Order: sequence, then structure tokens, then C-alpha cells
Amino acid sequence: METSKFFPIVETQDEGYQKTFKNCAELVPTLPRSKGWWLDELFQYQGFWMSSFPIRGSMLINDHFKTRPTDIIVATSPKCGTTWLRALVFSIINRHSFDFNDHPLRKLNPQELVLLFEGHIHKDGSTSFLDELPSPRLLSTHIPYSLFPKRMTDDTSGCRFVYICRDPKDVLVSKWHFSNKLRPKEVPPLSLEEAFDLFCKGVSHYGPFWDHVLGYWKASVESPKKVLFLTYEDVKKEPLGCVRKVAEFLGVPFSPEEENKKTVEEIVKLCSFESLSNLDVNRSVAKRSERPVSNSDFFRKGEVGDWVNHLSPEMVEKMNQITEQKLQGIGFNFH
Ligand code: PAP
Repeated sequence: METSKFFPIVETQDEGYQKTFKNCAELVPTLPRSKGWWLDELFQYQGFWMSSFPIRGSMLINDHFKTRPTDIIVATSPKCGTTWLRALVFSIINRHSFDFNDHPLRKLNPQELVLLFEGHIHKDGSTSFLDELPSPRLLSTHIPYSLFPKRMTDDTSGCRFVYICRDPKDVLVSKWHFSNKLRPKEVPPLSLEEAFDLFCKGVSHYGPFWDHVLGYWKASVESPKKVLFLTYEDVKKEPLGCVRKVAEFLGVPFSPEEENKKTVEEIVKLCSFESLSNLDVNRSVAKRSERPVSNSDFFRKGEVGDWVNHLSPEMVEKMNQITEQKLQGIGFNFH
């Protein structure tokens, strides 16, 4: 069976990894598939559309990841504010280690500072890379909640998830712009109509979007000490309150001295769109071979409601209807 076309070449793997790689290589060609948003293919795996690389990442996490009670996972559906949340959580938990004027965020893009879990579980062909990270490990993910192993999602495990979601209309617009940056120059751009159609059918990375949100929402209701559920819109509206909430959730609340020193304000300021997007490191348009996007591609407008500039009234109505129907009666909506 020809499997290499689905996967990038990976370093030598240890024996346990080899077995998972083999299982995954056999599984992927049997899954329902659809064209992707750039030139990738998406496969339907356990109810979610994913490309082959994160499917394998998810299988590796299930088979091999050794969880620690201090692990913190920043989780999102793509284009919901991962970059922002990575920066905020990193700054909150490391606030005693760095000076705000000489902060790692001033030199590294948040995507480089807080690594993608399903990407880095492949690194070095064994768990050694992740095993060697100091505690508390802070990792980022797009993997849906139901795909994580019980040993991470059980109430008895100390591992915590901070989730952020966003109005799907803004997610679609952001994803459409981003996808066209990833498409090779030789192929025509993805039209907004095509993107809308794929998104509404649930065929988007780690989608259906609504099922992704539902998984984390339900977990946050059932296990509020394990999963904190935030929205992009709320963080925009009340950044200080949200940062305090995250710190409390992670067991590192701000002390009265820190409040006096305006540490919360410093974190919000450093991680704001205006501040991060204007740093030299994030203005860089250089691309690396392992990542076909540049740091600057993660910063576009950073606004709530940009969909009004792109979507037709019919599109808005259809998207709102899907959202109403999917989230009906759960106690949460995007209003
Ligand atoms: P990813 O899923 O590829 O990791 P992610 O960071 O989740 O991307 O989403 C990018 C969006 O967050 C962009 O939204 P836009 O296209 O609507 O503009 C980006 O501009 C926005 N973003 C990035 N950093 C920040 C920030 N510090 N504050 C607010 N929004 C931000």
C-alpha cells in the first residue's frame, strides 16, 4: 500500500512508535476523505475532519504520551485565537521568570514558544522530546476533546485544558484568508463561496467547528476544574477579567502586590494584537521548510465582527441557523 504520500518523512522511530505509525498508515487510506482548503486532503477520523499528520499525532498521544498532573493544554479550533491564548497563558504561568521588557514573547512568535502538541509528539520518533520539557509543560492543540485519552481527561488526572472559541462567522473569514496564503501560487485562490460551503458541511480542519466547541463546552460544564471555556469576544471585551480567571483556574492567582504593580495590565498589554503584531519577530514574512506560513500570517486584523465586510446576508443567515441548531439548549451561544 502506498502510504508515504499521506505523511511527511519522519525521523527514526522507536519500536512503540513504529507500531502506531504502521496502524495509522493502514487506517488513513480507509477513511472517508475530502479535498482540503489548500492542497491537503482531509480524512474523517472519529467524527472529525483532519489531515493525516494530526491524525497520527492524536494516535501517538493516545498510545504513548506520559501525562503529568501539572500539564496545561491550550486548546482551540483553528483561527479562534490560538496565538493570543498561547501568549497569554505563557505570560501568566511564567510571570515570575521574566521581565516584561526583556520577555521571550519579544523574540519568539507564540507558536514557537508554546508548541503544537500533535506536531511535537512526532519529534525525535519517541516521547523523549516532550518527556524532557520541564514542568509545568504548556502545550497547544487543535485536537477535539473526545480524542484525548481518558488518562488526560479523567477528573483524577491533574492535567488542565484552557479552551478558546470564537464566532464561527469570524472563524470562517479568518480561515479563508489564511488558507489562501497557504495555497501554492500555481493554483487559483479558494473562493469565499467554496470555503463557506466546506465550513458549513463541517469539512474544515478539526471540524465540524460546532462539534469541536460542543466537546469542550460539555467538558467545562461537567469538569469545571479541568476545562476552562473562554470566547475570543469575551477576552476582547474584558481582557483583565479573563486573565485573572485563567490565573485562578491554573492555581496561580495574582497576589495583592501583583495587582498593585499592575502585572495583569502588563500581561494584557504585551499580548495585545497591537503589541505582538508590531514586534519585529512577528512582522517577519520568512517561511521555513517545515512550516509553509510566516510569523506575520498569524496576525491579520484581530477584530470581532470582521465578517460583516465579507459575508452576504444569505451566508450570515445560514451560518446563524446552523449555530442555533447545533448549540440549541446547551446554555451557550455566540451572541
Ligand atoms: P491558528 O489556528 O492558525 O493557530 P489563530 O491564532 O487561532 O491561528 O487565529 C488567528 C487569528 O487570531 C487571526 O484573526 P483574524 O484573521 O480575524 O485577524 C489573528 O489576527 C488573530 N490574532 C492573533 N493574535 C492576536 C492577538 N494578540 N489578539 C487578538 N487577535 C489575535
